[in-house]
Amino acid sequence: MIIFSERINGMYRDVRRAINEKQKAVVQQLVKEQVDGGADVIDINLGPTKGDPVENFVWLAETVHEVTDKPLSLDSAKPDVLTEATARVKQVLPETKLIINSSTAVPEVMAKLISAAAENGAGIIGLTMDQEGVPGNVEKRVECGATFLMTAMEGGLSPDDIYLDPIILPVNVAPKQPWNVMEAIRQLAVVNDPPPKFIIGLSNISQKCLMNRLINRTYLVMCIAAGLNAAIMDAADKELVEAAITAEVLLEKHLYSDDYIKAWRMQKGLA
Ligand code: THG
Repeated sequence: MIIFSERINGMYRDVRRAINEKQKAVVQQLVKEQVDGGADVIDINLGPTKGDPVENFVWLAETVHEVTDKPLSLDSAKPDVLTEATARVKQVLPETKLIINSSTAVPEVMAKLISAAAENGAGIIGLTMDQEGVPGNVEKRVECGATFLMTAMEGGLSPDDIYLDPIILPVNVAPKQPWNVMEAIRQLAVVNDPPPKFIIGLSNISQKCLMNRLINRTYLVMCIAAGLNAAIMDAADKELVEAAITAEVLLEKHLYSDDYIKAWRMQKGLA
């Protein structure tokens, strides 16, 4: 499981204020907690912050990099911001692996962001949606995913650098989508060889729901069984991380041992 930390997101009030007021220590403390919990990649999203987004991305990337050399995923819905921020961050942190989060399967957007990824040795997340928005069914998700994968391969990216995101929505407003997302992952995983990676923004599913941690944890396990191998999630949620490790042990992605959680943490240099 490749764990992308969801926590450095301006949607969270503490992070929003930290970005607006350039408080490094607040961000760095959160990053440490995420890395200690098992985060492999730090997703950075400005949310509704003030100021120039590209400058804010550079500041945030440098701030995070001062406490970890993990890869950074630059998270924005604005392709122009992503293109510029990717080039600028690569310039100031040339050794840091970047992941562009995200592109859609809209041709102009894909063309721009896939070349930005290729030019900067970056990975890229492709959302399975086009100009018509997030599909309500499995078929359209699979079609958008296949289009994105083919375009990214033609653009020179290796399957290892390509993540498909079938887009999970809140279960309280889109109750059919949890199953559709799992089925899209399952279908995209069997038809593509070599397969790309599959990722979701896990906490979307439980936004404004009661028992959101339980919903996140249960759904992550279900998606891992369908073939999910990465998630944007709260790496500091111990029960969530442990559920993911357990699911992977039961699918024989890790060797079983009586102390498999400890073994997993040791392998990551965390214990
Ligand atoms: N796919 C991709 N990237 C993404 C998403 C996705 N990036 C953003 C988002 N979705 C994933 N990150 C989050 C971060 C937080 C929450 C949801 C998704 C969240 N937060 C709580 C809330 O809003 O209720 C708590 C907020 C708070 O405490 O202030 O749900 O799908 N590629």
